[in-house]
Amino acid sequence: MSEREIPRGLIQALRYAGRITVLTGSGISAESGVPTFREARSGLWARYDPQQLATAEAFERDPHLVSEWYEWRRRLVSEAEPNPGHRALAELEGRVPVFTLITQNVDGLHRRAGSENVIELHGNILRSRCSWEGETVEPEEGGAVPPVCPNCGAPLRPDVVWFGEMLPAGAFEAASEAARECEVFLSVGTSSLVYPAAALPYEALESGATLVEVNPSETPLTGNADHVLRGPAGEVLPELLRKAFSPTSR
Ligand code: BJW
Repeated sequence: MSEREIPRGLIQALRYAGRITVLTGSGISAESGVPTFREARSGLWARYDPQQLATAEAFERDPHLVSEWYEWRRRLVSEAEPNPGHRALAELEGRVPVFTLITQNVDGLHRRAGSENVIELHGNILRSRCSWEGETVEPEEGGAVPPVCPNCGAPLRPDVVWFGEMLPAGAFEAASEAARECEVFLSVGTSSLVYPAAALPYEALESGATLVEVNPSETPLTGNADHVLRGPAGEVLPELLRKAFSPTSR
């Protein structure tokens, strides 16, 4: 792996920051074998648009189809392991006085990597909840698709936030506060297209934070970032950590 150029100013900003906030998207889990949201359409799913499937309307219209899609993605998530990008962020948490990890991901891999102060904006795909009562419940193994609520018989849905739905109570407010109060904000592996999460880097910028984007591709955020690190998160983040915190790099 070739070393990429990481600006000295960024290394210093990370090393001496009292507060760092990170926003992640599905790109950070790509190297764990979990397809990014917009790419979760291989094989049987190639002819469906993820943006159309991740809605309450699609679930009402065809609960079987939407549940099968989530079942396929759950299987990929269950088989996945955190990668060096997830682990670098868990390590960063231990090096910074105040660290907040905001994730749009529903795969739970950050916590499995050891991150503790995690705000999950879009829920968790491994949990299910009753589509009528909203309670989180444990589905029966190998039952109907979609499984039904053991309490009221309604179809169970994944405990995630679909387009047009509100984020979990308090989650966006906590994320917004962490964005406004940090000195360095990293946006990692997200297309920066989905709101309100996509507004967070701009809140950080307005409050004077240094904004860093880590992504192999350009996004609508790129032109606003102080530093753009092009490449996969599983390579860029460990390198960033090594350069900012290893004793020999001082
Ligand atoms: C790598 C890599 C590697 C590859 N390393 N990187 C303006 C303001 C507010 C709201 C709106 C607005 N305009 C429109 C809205 C509504 C809507 C919205 O944003 N729509 C957009 C399409 C425009 N937002 C909502 O509906 C939200 N709710 C809301 O606003 O409530 C208030 C309200 C209610 C009613 C009416 C109106 C307003 C809810 C959004 C919920 C999003 N939920 C999903 C699905 C979760 C469950 C599931 O996974 O199935 O969350 S959608 C999907 O997008 C998922 C993701 O978390 C999220 C972000 O996607 P992400 O992670 O960025 O993935 P990709 O695939 O897009 O990008 C991957 C990136 O990784 C790429 O850039 C690659 O280059 C990169 N990459 N490999 C690093 N190795």
